[in-house]
Amino acid sequence: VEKRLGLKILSDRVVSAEEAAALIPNGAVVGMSGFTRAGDAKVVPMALVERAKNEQFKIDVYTGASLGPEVDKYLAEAGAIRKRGPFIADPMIRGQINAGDVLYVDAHLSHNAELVRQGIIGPIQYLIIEAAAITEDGLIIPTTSVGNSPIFAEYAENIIVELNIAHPESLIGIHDIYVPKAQGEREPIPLTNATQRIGEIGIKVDPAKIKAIVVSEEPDAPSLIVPPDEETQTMANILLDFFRSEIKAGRLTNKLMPLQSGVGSVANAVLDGFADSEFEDLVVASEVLQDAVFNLIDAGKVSYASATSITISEELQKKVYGNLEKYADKLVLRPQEISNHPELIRRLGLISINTALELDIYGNVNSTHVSGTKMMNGIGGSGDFARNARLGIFVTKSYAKGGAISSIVPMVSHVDHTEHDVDVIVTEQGIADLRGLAPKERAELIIENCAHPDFKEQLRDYYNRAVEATGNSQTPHILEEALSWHVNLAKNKTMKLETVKA
Ligand code: 0RQ
Repeated sequence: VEKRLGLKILSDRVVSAEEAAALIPNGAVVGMSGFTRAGDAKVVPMALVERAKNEQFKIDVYTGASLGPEVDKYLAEAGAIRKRGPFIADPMIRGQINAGDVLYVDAHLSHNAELVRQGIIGPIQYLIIEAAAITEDGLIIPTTSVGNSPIFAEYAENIIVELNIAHPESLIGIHDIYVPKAQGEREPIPLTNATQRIGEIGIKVDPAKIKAIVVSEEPDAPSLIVPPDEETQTMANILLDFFRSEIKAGRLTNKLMPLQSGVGSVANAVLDGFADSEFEDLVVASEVLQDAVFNLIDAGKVSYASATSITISEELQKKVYGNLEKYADKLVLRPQEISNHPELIRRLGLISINTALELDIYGNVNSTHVSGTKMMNGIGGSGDFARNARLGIFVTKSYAKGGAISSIVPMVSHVDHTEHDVDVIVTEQGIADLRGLAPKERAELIIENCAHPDFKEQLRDYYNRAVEATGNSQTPHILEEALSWHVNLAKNKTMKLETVKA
């Protein structure tokens, strides 16, 4: 602890988790560090869980993205979360959101910082932030994620630091903290290459705001990656072939362009596919670094990776955090406002790969709401990237729930990414390159190349009748029928038409 607490005047603020938790008033708006189960505070939230069991205690919790079980499972289970944003993934809080017990603001991850600046999120009474160290000059060194911590630290009235000495000291120097000025006096973000550093190694705070320091040794909850299966493998191969055809067309080189890939098993599998490919000297400019990225660094395929968090499996945690020095010169963690910034995504020309729950025949994508109503996880950074990327790619299997659901439907039941933001769609059936195509051209391609064989005829039938009914209009739909596949699913547990007729 001595070594990790450089600013000695703070030594008298070291307290127990219970004492720190007692500082937070009931009803407070609380910012927390953490992004996709990485770098989140753990022992203070668990002390809050105990508090909530014994007294009326409910807070609003804003973070970088999804947190580990301490908050999104146990604190939620204790009934202590009134409102949550901007991203979740734990089944406990998901259930509470869908039961109407927790209010959830699902938002673009790059937008949160601006909302804090404008006071729309806030006033933030407390920030609880996990740190690897506090330097002599008072910089808070984050751990395995940066997320929204810099903007929370700037605006929070009070700060509780969870000093986690189980994280390796070699995390110091991994981060690049750059916080844009307020709008109106803002300058261009001086980053023209994903490998540049433009900020400081830690978060500058007024030491007077640090009200408590709690020592922790809790590791991050490991990621729950499902290994690639035959179908995700196929999707990876389809995507690699697409990149090859882009190289032939002179639009890409063998280095491609900086790659972003979302969270989840499909996104991880797709990146894994690069391991045995001819592509090299790849740069990753993403928000989350999953297992695949480290395997690609080891394989010499990825030369540099920039993100806002590292979310890896238990096995990889041992390997990466036991040897962080080996990766240090190939790695940077930035605030999510920077990793996901539209200005930079557009400037750097990213290839972005995110996941759809369902998409429609014109290319609108739903990434968040099951049957338009039930929240899955949230939009996360997928919208930040898809709209601004050079190539916005969406991947999904063509079916779900053992084949009862078609991921391609006449009209999506909720829109996260409009047809204007979606360049390429990949399923295990094939690829649809939608760039430069009109809606009816897109529909033909999506149905032909991407739909599951069980649903192809049904989609063609809908589309043909819609063309007929609308007099071949711009975007043909039969409104009475457009959502009938979801209605059928709710009534008969399948989108297959035979069941409707029967
Ligand atoms: O549920 O396991 O209960 O059967 O959705 O689906 O196929 O395992 O895929 O793990 O990659 O998750 C979109 C949810 C995909 C995720 C989503 C059911 C399916 C299964 C998971 P079961 P898979 P993945 C990064 C950027 C947010 C947007 C994004 C996600 C479960 O990737 O949340 O990429 N993305 N953001 O059965 C009903 C359908 C379904 C369906 C799949 N059409 N209807 N259920 N499922 N399709 C995130 C951040 O920025 C932090």
